Amino acid sequence: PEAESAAVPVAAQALAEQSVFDEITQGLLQQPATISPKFFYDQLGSELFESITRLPEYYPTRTEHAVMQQHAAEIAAAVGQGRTLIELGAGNCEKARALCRTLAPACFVGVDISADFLQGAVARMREEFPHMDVRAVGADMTRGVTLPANLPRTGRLVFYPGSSIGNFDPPHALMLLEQMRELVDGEGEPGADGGLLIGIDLPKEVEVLEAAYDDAAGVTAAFNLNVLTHVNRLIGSNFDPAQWRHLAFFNTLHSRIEMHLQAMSPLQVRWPGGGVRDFAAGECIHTENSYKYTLPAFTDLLARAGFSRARAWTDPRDWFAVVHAQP
Ligand code: AVI
Repeated sequence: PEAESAAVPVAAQALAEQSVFDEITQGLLQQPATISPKFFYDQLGSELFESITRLPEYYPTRTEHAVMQQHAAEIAAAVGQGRTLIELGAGNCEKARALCRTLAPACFVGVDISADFLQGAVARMREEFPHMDVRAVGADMTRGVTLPANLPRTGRLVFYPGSSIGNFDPPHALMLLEQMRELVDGEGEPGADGGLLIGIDLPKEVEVLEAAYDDAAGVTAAFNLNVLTHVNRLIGSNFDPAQWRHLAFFNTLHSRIEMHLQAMSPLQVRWPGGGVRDFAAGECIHTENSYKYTLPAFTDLLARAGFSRARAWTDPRDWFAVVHAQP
């Protein structure tokens, strides 16, 4: 029986690895080639992202923090106390920690694709909040989030800070917001509906945007290039990061920062199973979009996802918004 019970996770693991292999190789064979930004976040990628959030040029994290601090009392009053707080893309749980201090939720659930990185962060949450029920869920949000079965249905608050929603194309962002609405849906019980607290990066001068994604110290470049090392580990490919360079620019038409990796010379990349992709000098792999929504455009997206009520707080320069939305 022991071997039988072990057989399911092993098979599930093999299936998961196969689907990661398929997803990455399909992206590499596309014209132009793509790698999903979710593959940035191995251990080193998560650490590099943490460094990005402290860069002078990367305004989103500190601006969001300032908005949350400045309007803490109003935000707390809007979302209510004693809830189950669910943070998506929790990473180091730093933002949830600040929120837990004001909201004092009974339960905190951190969800992140980088499960090992999350475990350490969640352990620190347990130390700071010994009376809070703290859980960690390692999950790829793009494949749907399954929460612990015994989590209360009533009064959930989904917290999705950092403008991570901007890393999805609008149709995909809409799907995710719909999923979030389902997570907080009180299933018709009066007063049971929860809410969503979400960070949105707003459009601003192109120079400010581009500097935030191409910093002088080269941390964002290292973060972008690290995806190749991670992909090598995931699919057994032979990318040499030294042959690629980081590109980041604002696409005004789509209101998004685009990040690419550009081949510095003609290259061939191979992976097991006979996979091969030739790149001409200057050819790019598209690794990330970071959409910048105006508040009306984002409120419209929320409404389409079934959130009829929304309230936003911003900083004095209108660079970043924290939005509370309810079904
Ligand atoms: C996680 N996400 C919101 C970041 C962003 O700003 O789009 C990822 C990032 N990419 C480069 N720098 C930061």
